[in-house]
Amino acid sequence: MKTALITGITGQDGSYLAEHLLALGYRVVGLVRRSATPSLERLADVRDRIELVPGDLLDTGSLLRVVQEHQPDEVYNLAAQSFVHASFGEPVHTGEVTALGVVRLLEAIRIARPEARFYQASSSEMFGKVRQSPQSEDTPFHPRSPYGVAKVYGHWATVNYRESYGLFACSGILFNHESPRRGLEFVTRKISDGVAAIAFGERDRLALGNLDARRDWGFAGDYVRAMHLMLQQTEPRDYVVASGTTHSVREFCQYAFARVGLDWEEYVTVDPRFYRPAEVELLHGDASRARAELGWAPEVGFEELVQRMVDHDVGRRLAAGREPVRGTVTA
Ligand code: F7E
Repeated sequence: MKTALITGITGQDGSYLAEHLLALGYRVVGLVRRSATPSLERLADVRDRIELVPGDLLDTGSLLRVVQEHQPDEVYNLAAQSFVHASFGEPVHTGEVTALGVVRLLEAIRIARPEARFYQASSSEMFGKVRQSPQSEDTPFHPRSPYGVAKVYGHWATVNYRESYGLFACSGILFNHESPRRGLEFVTRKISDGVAAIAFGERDRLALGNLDARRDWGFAGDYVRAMHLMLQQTEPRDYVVASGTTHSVREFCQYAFARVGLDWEEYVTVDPRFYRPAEVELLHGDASRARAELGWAPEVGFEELVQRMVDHDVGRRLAAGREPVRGTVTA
């Protein structure tokens, strides 16, 4: 039985990856930061089948101890300060966790378990002000936020440990990936939950920022499969993981409101508070390498993704006994 160590296990990707690896017969160990109120909701279905151990990407000793004690075969580094907007307000903290945290973990592996295979969650935010479209593994980086800058550092640290010490270290350059488990601060979930809140009369407006931004949105459950496949290859390499389609925030709104029979233009307002000091206007990924070498392909398309997210947020309210007051939701 293989052992996988996952940082960021309480997040969207961590929970989907834990489920996927358990189904494949892995022993799953998750690193969790100490907190008075740990948020384990996403792990509800697997909590009794995984081991949670305390540790922090800010604390090298804790990482070394965990790697030494559990001797993982595979390590997935999914932990980060991952909200781009917040990284402008907390650039140093973002760098400590999202950039230097990668090196702390790589050092722990190099010292205590150099044969472990390592996955780094790199991001399409590294492409930022894109130099070419669509973006592939060969596209130069031009990050546009402290988060993007930190991810570039983590990406090159991963490449560097592979080249310097021969670690089996891979970096997955994942484009935006969403699900009903997405945090409410990210635009897709903010919209799906906002649509449901409006349909149930909890509010009348949804305030958003830049509606013209375009993203390559996929389903997180599809993307964690690619993470695992990268670590099963004979040679470590970096891979773009993307749907290959791009849509604007405005289009996401159109589809999401249409799901409950409402016209988005009657409810969405633009609030400059949600603008970013520098924006990534367009992301569009080319996952040809992942398709050819990993045999990976996404199963959930854009429209189905939007529907699943809206249905989830509507479903939560119906399950709580609330009554819809607008649109076509039927109890
Ligand atoms: O923004 C625009 C916003 O916060 C998407 C993270 O997982 O994916 C994610 O980063 C777009 C941006 O995600 C609002 O300006 C408009 O252009 O959902 P987001 P993100 O910044 O693309 C990458 C791949 C990661 O690696 C990150 O960790 O939507 N937008 N109005 C808005 N965004 C938010 N959050 N809220 C708004 O009201």
